[in-house]
Amino acid sequence: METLPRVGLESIQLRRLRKLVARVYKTVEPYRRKMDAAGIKPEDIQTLADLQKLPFTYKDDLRDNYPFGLFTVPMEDVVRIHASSGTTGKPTVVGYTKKDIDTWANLMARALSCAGAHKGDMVHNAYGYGLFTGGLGAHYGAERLGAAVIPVSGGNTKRQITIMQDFGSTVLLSTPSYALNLADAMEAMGVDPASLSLRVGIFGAEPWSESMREEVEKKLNIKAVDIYGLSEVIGPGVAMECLQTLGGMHIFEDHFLAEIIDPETGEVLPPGEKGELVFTTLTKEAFPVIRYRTKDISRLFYEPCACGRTLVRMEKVTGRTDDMLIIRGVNVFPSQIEHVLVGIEGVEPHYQIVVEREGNLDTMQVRVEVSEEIFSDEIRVLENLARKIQVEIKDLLGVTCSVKLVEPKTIQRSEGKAQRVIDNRKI
Ligand code: DLL
Repeated sequence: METLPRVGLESIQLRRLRKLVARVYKTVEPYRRKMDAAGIKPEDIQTLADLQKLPFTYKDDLRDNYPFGLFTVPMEDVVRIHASSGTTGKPTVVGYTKKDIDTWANLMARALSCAGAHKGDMVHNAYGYGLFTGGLGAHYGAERLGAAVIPVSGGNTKRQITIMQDFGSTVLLSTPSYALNLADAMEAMGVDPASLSLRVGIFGAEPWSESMREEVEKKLNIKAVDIYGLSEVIGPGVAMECLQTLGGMHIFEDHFLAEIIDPETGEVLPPGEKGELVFTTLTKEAFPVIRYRTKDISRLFYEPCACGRTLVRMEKVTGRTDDMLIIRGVNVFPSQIEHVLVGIEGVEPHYQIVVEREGNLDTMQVRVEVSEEIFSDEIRVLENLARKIQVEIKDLLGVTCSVKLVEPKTIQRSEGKAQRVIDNRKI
């Protein structure tokens, strides 16, 4: 499936798409209502391009049909439930049949294998177990691959490091921010990462920049590979970077159809253009989605990859349509600020962006940790550093911000996804 000529792949996709649309139309009232309103019948899907005729599905559709209203099978056929926490409102709930769990395990095994993991590996799974899809999703994939999985979940960081030492963990699975947290804890415990057996880290569930990749690779003495996924589509294992090129994530297109659209107009954009990712699941039974708006911003490119896979690649997610801050009219993504910070000596990649509104004016403060040596240095050194960060952010974004350098370990560490932005504006 991963190296099929594209014509072959596309004919499989079309067959699966037509079957899916017919099934969803028949079994899920909210989908049928939307399609009727748009004047589309399942028979209208004759080519892959006809996908564009179908209405989008939004997170709000999931919320409106909370918890199980968009499931396409009777509840007795559902064997697993997950949910994404979200920051506002009700969580979104997703379900899996036995076959869905099997599909997912295969996909995650394929993803792990893209990163060079194999039978014989000791997979240290620090993604959270529970309603979050990271822990169990990766767990089943590692087992399917034939590797040994250590289900440590997030937290208890010191114990994680002892386990790495004693069990000989070779593959680390975690959020990139937690990987940094682990690196700091190793340093504090006097553990040299080079003395561990870790070879590769598979990091995802939150955005992380190329500069963060370098930082994590250096600090943990491993290769760092990006994995993408979201609960509504299946969980981790929607797309994965290959170790050969580390140049974008291959989307497992035999199961997921990807589009990039203009988030404002909904129009499909040509390959290579930046926009919002939209996914249609082709094989899921319990909870398929049609044209699901992810709000993630990326780009698709079809150029052949040195690894031999013919699957389309998506660029690292650079932000979300909803975490884009508009500061005095300028669009700002946390990833751009991270890029600046990671490039500056003496600054740790632990940061938070605090946005306030004073009168009619937005203000942005970047709080960033500095290393122990710098923090105990003269005030002038600190002032110069703060100014340097301010200037570089201004150069890149055109926005003036204030910079507050804080003591090491004072910004709250994440055990899962990091909270980068605190927006105190009441808009
Ligand atoms: O985060 C699934 C996952 C678990 C992916 C473990 C990778 C590893 P949700 O909690 O539903 O699912 O959150 C999905 O997280 O829409 C993106 O905004 C973000 N996200 C996931 N992977 C990446 C990534 C899991 N590699 C949301 N880069 C998505 C950037 C990511 N953002």
